[in-house]
Amino acid sequence: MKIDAAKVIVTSPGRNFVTLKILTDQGVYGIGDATLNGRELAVMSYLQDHVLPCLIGRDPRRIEDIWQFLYRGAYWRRGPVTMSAIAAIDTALWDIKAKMAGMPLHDLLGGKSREGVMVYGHANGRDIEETADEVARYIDMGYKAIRAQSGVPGLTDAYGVGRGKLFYEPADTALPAETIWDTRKYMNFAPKLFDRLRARFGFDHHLLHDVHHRLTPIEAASLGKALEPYDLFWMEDATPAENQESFRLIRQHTTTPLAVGEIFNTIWDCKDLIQNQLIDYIRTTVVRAGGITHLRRIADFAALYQVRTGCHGATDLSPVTMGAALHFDSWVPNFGIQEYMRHTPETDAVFPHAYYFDQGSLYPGDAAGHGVDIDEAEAAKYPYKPAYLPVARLEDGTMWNW
Ligand code: GCO
Ligand code: MG
Repeated sequence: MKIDAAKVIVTSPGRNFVTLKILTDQGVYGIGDATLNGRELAVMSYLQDHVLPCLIGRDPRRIEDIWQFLYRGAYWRRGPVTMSAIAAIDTALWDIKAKMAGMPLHDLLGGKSREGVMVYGHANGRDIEETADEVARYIDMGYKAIRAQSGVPGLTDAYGVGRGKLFYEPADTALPAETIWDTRKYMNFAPKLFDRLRARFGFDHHLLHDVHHRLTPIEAASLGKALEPYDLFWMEDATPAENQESFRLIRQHTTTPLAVGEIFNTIWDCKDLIQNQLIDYIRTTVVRAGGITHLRRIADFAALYQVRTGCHGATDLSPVTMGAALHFDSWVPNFGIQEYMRHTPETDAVFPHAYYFDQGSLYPGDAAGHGVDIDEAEAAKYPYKPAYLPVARLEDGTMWNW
């Protein structure tokens, strides 16, 4: 069996997606997601110009060897561009293998460990009451877990609040939008949001919150402590994690569970966090961390330390990543939760998929492979549109972490 051809499809049905299609001499093809929000064309070129020529003629069944070839063979290891490209190939190859086997991917991985995959939705509003009303909407739809983000009094923009209900779409400007951040205003406000949510909805639902890398370790420790009475499922990306050791300080001060890793690319980015038990949930997902092959390695390592998975699932992760992640989530023994932001109807039409939502859980479906395809004629209707994520500055102009 041989890889015959491979192509990269860029489409923008409401937002940009980069998709890889690998075709084989036996007529079976596989699909992978290569979207890197705000840097899409870099991955497209990495694939088209540097990687795909090396794939033609290879045996697509040798997934591990191809992974190692691409990772070690580049010499320049890791990084979001390289790892997203490897992820796209790996995902497409697992799709091909599962289709050849006539099995849904989760069967090939070892079979289902659970019936449904618990997901959390992203409730957001301009103020506490609007956010609370959104939380109510999710509860009505059957969600068991909801992440709440609200506008902060005195700040014009806050992370997680903006275009879209049932999702959040930050990358929508032709050049990076400049936003202003103020830690004091946020720190004074965040516990009030959860105080109100628990008062209104009680403690039956899981509540989550994303700090989006805005705090220093000691500030994160203080926020975690302040949020303890509200029994959060997790506090996400409380501080940037390049220095993994900084989570030790947060951990020493609070029992609020910690989640991190949506921007990590490899096991090396979370090795210390996991083996020192400095986090509770690892957020790496298929497209960002080298595909199913590498994500599985991270999850198995995490299981040794009772760290559970919580795959990133924002709108910039395409339905292909969502589908593949749901097969992974269905299998992985140390599953925690899956993020689920809805895609637009246009996106869903470009990517026909077998997965579906029911009563707070997603189900991967029974199609052979990962169950997500691309309709190339639909995709061709939506040309690439440059879009950047915002940046953040402090009130005095200092650059901060968005
Ligand atoms: C999340 C994320 C996203 C990211 C986005 C960047 O937890 O959903 O933090 O909102 O900001 O994926 O591309
Ligand atoms: Mg996040």
